[in-house]
Amino acid sequence: MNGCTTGKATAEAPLPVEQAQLTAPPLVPPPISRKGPAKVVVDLEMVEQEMRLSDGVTYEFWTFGGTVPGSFIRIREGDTVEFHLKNRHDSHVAHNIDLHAVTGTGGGAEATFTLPGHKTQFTFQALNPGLYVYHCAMAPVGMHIANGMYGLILVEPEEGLPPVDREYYVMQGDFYTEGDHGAPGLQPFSLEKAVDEHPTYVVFNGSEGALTGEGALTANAGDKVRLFVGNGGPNLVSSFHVIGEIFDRVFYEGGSKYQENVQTTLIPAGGAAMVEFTTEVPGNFILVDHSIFRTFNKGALGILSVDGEMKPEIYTGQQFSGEYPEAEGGR
Ligand SMILES: [Cu+2]
Repeated sequence: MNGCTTGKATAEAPLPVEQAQLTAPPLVPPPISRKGPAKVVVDLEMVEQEMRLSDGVTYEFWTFGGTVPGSFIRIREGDTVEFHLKNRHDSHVAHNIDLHAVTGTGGGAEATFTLPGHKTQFTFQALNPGLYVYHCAMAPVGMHIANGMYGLILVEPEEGLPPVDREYYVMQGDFYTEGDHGAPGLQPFSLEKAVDEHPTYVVFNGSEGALTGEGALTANAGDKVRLFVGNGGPNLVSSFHVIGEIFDRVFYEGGSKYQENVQTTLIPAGGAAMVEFTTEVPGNFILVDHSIFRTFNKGALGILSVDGEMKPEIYTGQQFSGEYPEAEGGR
């Protein structure tokens, strides 16, 4: 490390250097307008802190950037990424990072063993476009992930992604607490429940209700919306669905190909998907894991609130409710 601020694509042409703009969920950094590769510097700090898991319930989360999921990272295919990882001084344990976007040993994990109060650095070239999960891979790996150590890194294809009106960052995770769902106070991690794959909470964006009320996602009728959806696990596979919408396109598994006209898409633990749809009509559209007890009993529920004029030719709302004469029959 010599503190040099120019990268090198070839001997003749140094890459432009830029600092990655990171965002906290549900926000996503703006699309990349560059037409060529750059050296992108990513600074990410790992923070252990008590935060809300549900109403009256807190948890000692381990995080990338102070949020669950961690900061969203957006780069371009062909970029050279100089990754700086810090572990805050008040952390209790060492952490590292395995980015699924990395081609190299451990996805960076081996290069980033980082003690509290220390920082590490490595560099990788983003060879493959796609939407990738990153996570901590320190032993016990399952526990670090269960505590919230995951996030998404988007590697835009060279030609970029088609423009949309709204982009949001949503990531599912399952949590394992000593107390039952709703048991108040600071809840310790339950290794036994995690090993048995019996989550106490299944949530979007790190807490029950993170994407409801003030936290609801918003759009206007007619907007084209792209959701970057990840699943940190550590255990569950998500059957991701938005009630009252149909995904026009799903870039399944976060890859380069898309399926059209999808109702529910599977998002593996340690995987992701990009889903796109147009919000034709106003209303509250509910994001769920369609393994539906997780939604109504464990917390996996978010809201996309769409404003705009009703379009009765697409959806009328209720047109009638009342008794019908028994004599009318049914067929
Ligand atoms: Cu960790």
